[in-house]
Order: sequence, then structure tokens, then C-alpha cells
Amino acid sequence: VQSSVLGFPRMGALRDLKKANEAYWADKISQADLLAEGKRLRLAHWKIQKDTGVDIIPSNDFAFYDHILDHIQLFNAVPDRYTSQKLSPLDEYFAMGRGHQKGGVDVPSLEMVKWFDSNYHYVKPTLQDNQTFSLAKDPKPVREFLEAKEAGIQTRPVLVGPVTFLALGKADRGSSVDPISLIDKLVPVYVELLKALKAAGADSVQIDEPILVFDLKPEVKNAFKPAYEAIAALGSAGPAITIATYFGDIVHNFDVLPAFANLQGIHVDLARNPEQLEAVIKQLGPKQILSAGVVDGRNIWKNNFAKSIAVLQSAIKALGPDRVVVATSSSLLHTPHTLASEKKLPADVYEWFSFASEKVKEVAILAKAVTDAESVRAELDANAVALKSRTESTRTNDPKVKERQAQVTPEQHDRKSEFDTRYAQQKTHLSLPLFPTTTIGSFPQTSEIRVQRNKFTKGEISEQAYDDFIKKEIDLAIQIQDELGLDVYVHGEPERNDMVQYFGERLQGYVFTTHAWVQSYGSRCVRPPIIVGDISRPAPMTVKESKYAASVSKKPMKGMLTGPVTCLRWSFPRDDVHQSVQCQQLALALRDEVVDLEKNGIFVIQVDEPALREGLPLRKGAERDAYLKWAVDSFKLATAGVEDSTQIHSHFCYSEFQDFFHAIAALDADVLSIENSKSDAKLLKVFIDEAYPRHIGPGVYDIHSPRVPTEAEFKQRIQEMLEYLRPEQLWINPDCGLKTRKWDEVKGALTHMVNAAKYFREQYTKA
Ligand code: THG
Ligand code: ZN
Repeated sequence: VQSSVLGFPRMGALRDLKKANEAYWADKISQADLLAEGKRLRLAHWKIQKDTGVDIIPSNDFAFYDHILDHIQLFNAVPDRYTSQKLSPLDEYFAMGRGHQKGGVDVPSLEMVKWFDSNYHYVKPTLQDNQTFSLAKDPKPVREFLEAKEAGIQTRPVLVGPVTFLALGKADRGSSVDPISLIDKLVPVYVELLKALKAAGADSVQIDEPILVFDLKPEVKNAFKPAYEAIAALGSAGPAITIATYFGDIVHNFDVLPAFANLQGIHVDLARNPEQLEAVIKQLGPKQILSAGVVDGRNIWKNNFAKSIAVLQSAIKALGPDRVVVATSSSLLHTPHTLASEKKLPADVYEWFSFASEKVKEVAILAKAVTDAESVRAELDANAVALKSRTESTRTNDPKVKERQAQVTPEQHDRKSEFDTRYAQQKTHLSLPLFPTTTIGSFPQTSEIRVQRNKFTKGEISEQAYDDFIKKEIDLAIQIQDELGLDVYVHGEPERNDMVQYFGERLQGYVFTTHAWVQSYGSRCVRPPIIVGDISRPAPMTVKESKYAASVSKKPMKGMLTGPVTCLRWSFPRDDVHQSVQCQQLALALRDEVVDLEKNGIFVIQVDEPALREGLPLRKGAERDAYLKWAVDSFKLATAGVEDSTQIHSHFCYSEFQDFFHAIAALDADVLSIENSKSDAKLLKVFIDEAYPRHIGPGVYDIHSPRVPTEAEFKQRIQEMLEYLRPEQLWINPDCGLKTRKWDEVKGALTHMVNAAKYFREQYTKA
């Protein structure tokens, strides 16, 4: 039985790749320096796997920015607006990933979206009506295969499959092509690439077709047969191919499998969907290999060896040891580099975790365990001990939390009155004008703020000194909002790091790491806190800052919280209780926070749920409905504890409200702010069509750009929105938080925004 890893994280133990990329973008290191750093990281990561004894080690899983973006360049599918700039291939690549504004060139990035149900973002293949494909010179998969070979490491190159590549793509602006219709044009490039890989010495290749876990439209389903028949026709002129699927089961797409009949094997995710094993085994051809993904690539929990061995044994019983490969469920891209860097974790919980480097070991141990358990007896015993300590730990089980959950009533999910009654009270209580102006929460995180926070974390300044610094920052934010004339203030969040990490660090039931970074997009990483046990709130989390801010401001102060679903989704959740249970625990903790804010004079409270959408199960059906029910209920439980006169806001980052409207409407938030500035105001029509009764602030400008829009542009935008929304329903606010902007940009844009709001206020008051 062989062992296999589907992909390894790229960042390096110390976020080395992030640092190198950002240094290159800032002109602090040369292109040659960056390329050398990439090479160093690839070799280091192959070596970790080789030294651990993994049999099948991936190559081409590395990417400087994103692996889908790599394929866009590999197939010469780069839109003309980038090729025409005559940048170096590396700069053209980064231009697509993050835009390029330098040396007279000004191109925006391609669209970036979430990868399946993860917090990783990929760059969307963006295709044109007359799209052609060809193989790039010196193709990256061949280059990196040879690089490993030269270092004495035989690897299995990973490619994203042609159907997944196209199905995840879209037509470019001004084009109407259905990407999947391009399959016949794209497949010959794969054929050429596979030949080149074989010629370079690659005996086998992993082709990822995770699209198979979705519900597929017929055009996409039908694309598999011609594509893989052409690939299989290569015979011995091409490498042996394993088709990899992950993040779901593929049972509903079994009618596609005959397309793979002449390929070597199929990989399925048995960490998430072990129940598909038996059915998948029946579908395999007489010689096909099953790659059994039993080591979870999406979480940080130590593998349950006993459980995995049982799954593997049943596969071996059906197929024989030579036709089973022990594998990670997916690429390890979504896990941090190594547990060895964590020096501050409590000793008892340390034993419960496996990050990428440890998961690689698990795969190797499991492959031995299934044929010769005695050879790894010590490892198996240690695993059982660690798992037992977790089940029995007082950290995991808190009877008080369970008791409170048992007492939750349906009434606790609903506000005291309907919106009209609530709003009548809020209007007088908060003295809100027509077209109230506000911001989404965060103000610029200046380098001074980051320096002070780092000093405090390291113990270099006292808590008193840090608190004083934060107060000064809040004073500044309020003074600026006074000058701007906004209507509902925010404190600016200078005390916060990440919007989820900050709450995780203040809740019981969580532990946090010092180095466990996971790539979110490009050079950006997140350090998800880990839920280890039942969650509760030992003390108020945000009251001190909000209360202080309210005490020095003359307008209503908005409290800022991250909602239960987003806290859950952007943490590493437990795998021993259902996510709905963890989400309800978070909701109860946040409910207490909401009520405490209200008690302390905060009468506008925003609870953000940017991850509500990404948590949606990938396929339509009962599971999706169940998710929506518990996710919406958790938000309502968190927010419904307040008086009618307190106003609940929520914010949605992604312009996703059209197809997700009912879930968002069901939250019953008094005010919703949504990202809309880059989309057509027409999208707001859904609010009329659905007779949405509550208030809405569709972002009036794009905070992702440093550009300060003119007052006329703001007026134009508001005018467009008034075609779809009632005047008394409309709030005026930016698209998202202003954390990444500079103060002069913020002041400029908000001055124009407030002036535009005042203009309409006057117009409508006169009329
Ligand atoms: N927090 C978390 N997940 C997220 C977002 C977030 N996912 C989606 C969305 N926002 C976009 N993702 C990011 C992720 C990271 C960063 C910005 C947007 C970022 N990270 C810093 C970095 O990599 O330099 C590190 C932050 C830190 O020091 O804590 O800027 O907001 N969880
Ligand atoms: Zn946002």
C-alpha cells in the first residue's frame, strides 16, 4: 500500500513566500531573488515529504500567487489587456492576480472568488468569445518536475483538470462565451503537456477534477467523455493518470466515471464522505486504483488511526493492497505548515493536533499500519492515547454550556416586535435623519497601530500604556467623524487584529496559535483560532472600547461584532460535535455581548456575517436547507435579545444577495449594508420585487481602490439607488471596512459621501 499527498502548503514555516512576494512587489528584492526563494521553498517542502517516507509526492502544487492563475498562464489564456502590456511573465502573472499600477501601466486584477467552501480564493479563468489556448513555453509543471528530479526526488505533477478549469471560469466583460463550450480547444493543450511530462520522466500525474462534487449541468457532465478519451488515447506516450476529487462525494456523478475507464485511478475524499467508499469501489474498473483520502486536508485534528485503518481495510479487502493508496483527503493547502512551531499551546491540547507536516507523517504511518501494524505499534498506541485524552478532557465538555443550550427557546430567536414598531422607536431614540450616513466599522490600521499591538503582544509595553494608546486612536477616529458630520459613529477597531481571531482570543473553548497561518489569497494569510471545546464568554469582549467611544462622542456609537456563523467558518471547528451545536454556543456568547453593549449605552449594534454564504453546502438539497435553518437561527439568537429601540445592523462583503436573498432577509436585521459599488444598481431590484421592508445601505463606493470618488459620482450613485429603494429605506455608507485605506483617502471620500447625502436630504425634506 502506497502513501500519497495531494498538495502541500506553499507559504513556508514563517510565511516565507508572503514575505518574499511582498518584498518583490515593493521593489526591495529582484525577480531573481524571488524565483530563488520559490525554488528553496519547493525543495524544502519536497524534502519534508521524502524524509517522512511518503511514496507519492506532488509537484506543481506550488504557486507564487494561486494555482488556478498558474494554469491561466500555462494555457496562454491570459486576457489581451495583460499581454498587451509587455510585462515579464512573472509581472504579467501578478498583474492578473493583484493588478499592476506602475511604469505607466494601469490594469486591474482578474476576479477572485472562494475555492469551493473554503476560505482560500482563486483567480477566475476569464475567457473571451474568440478564446484560443496553447501551451506556454517552458511549461511550469515540466520545469518543476525536472527541478525535483534533479534534487533526487521523483514527484507526481498535479494539474487542474480541463473540465474543472473551464467550469470555474467565466466569460470576460463584453464576451458571452460559455466556458465549457471551449473544451475541444483546451484538451489538445493537455495532451501536449502530458506528453512533455512523460518525456521528462513523469510516470504518473494527478489531475484534479473537484468540480465532480457539485451538481453539474449537462454541458459540463458531457465534457468529461471527449476530454478524457483524448487524454487516455495517449496510452504509453503519456503518464498514468489519477483523477482527484475532494470536498464532497461523487456518487451523484457516477455516470461520468466511464470517461475515466482507461485511466489509472480515482481519488475520493473519505474524510468528509466515508460512506461513498463502497459505491466507489463498485464503479472502479478491474485494474483501477483507489486513492483513499482519509487524512483530512481541511482541519488540524490528529487523524483517528483506528477509524482510518477500518476504512482502508475494507478497501483493501475489496481491491487488494496494490490497488489502494492512502492519501490526504485534499491538498494540505488549507492547513498550517507545522505544529512544531507552536511553543505556546497548552501541553494537553498540543497532542490533539496535526498540521500539514504532521499529516504527511500520518499518511506514511497509515500506509504501513494496514499491512504491518507491528512496525508502527508505538505510533498507533500514541495516537489512541491522544484521542482518548481529547474525548475525556474537561476542556471539551462544559456541562454549563450544554445546560444553557438545552434551555434555548424558539421565542429567544425573535425580536420583541415587528420591524415597523421597532423602527418607530429607533428613529426617535437615535434621532436619525433621512439618508443616515455611517461606515462599516474599521478605520485605517496604520503601521503605528500594528507596532503598538506587536509590542503589547510581546510584553514590551504595559497594558496601561496600550490601553492609553487605543483610547487616543479612538479619540482621533471620533474627532474625524465629528469633522466629517457622519450620523452613526464607529470606534474604528484599532484594538483588533483579525475579525475572528479577536473574538476567539476572548472566548472560553478556543485555543490559538502563534504560527499557524493559512493562505487566504495571494500573499494574504489568516491564523484561524481553534475551537477545542464548548464555547462560552468569560467576560465582555468589546464593551470597554465601545463604551469609552460612546462616552466621548455626540452621535450614536455603533458596536461591532462578528456573527456566530463567521466565527465558526473562519475558525478551525471541532470535528466531534456538529457545527450547528458550535454555532449555537457562539450565538449564546454573542447574545450576552449584544445585551451587555446595550446595557452600556450602545444602541446600534452591527453583527457581520461575511461567511454566511461560503458555508452553504455545495449541493442543493436537504443538507443546504438544514444549514440555512441553523445558520439563520444562530444569527437571530445572537441578536434578538435587545429592546425594540436598539437597532441591529449586519454587513455583507460579497455582492451575493440576489441568489441568497431569502436567507439574508430571514436574519431580520434592521439595517443591512451590502457591497454593491462595483455592481449595477439594477441588482437592487430584488429588494422591490421581494417587498423588503427594512433598511439597506448598498455601498456607495469601492473601498478596495485608493481612488477618491467625486461628489458628483456619489450623487449619481445615490440617484441610481433611489430608483430601486424608498428614500426612508436608504442608508449611505461605503462598501466595506476602511482598514486597508489611508487616512487622507478616507477623509476625502467620506467628505464627498456626506455632502452627497446632505444634498439628497435637503431635496427630499423640501419636497
Ligand atoms: N478574516 C478572515 N478570513 C477572511 C477575511 C478576514 N476571509 C475572507 C476575506 N476576509 C479576505 N481575506 C483576507 C485574509 C487576510 C487578510 C486580508 C483579507 C490580511 N491578512 C494579514 C496578512 O496576511 O498580512 C494578516 C493579518 C494579521 O496580522 O492578523 O490582511 O478578514 N479570518
Ligand atoms: Zn465587507
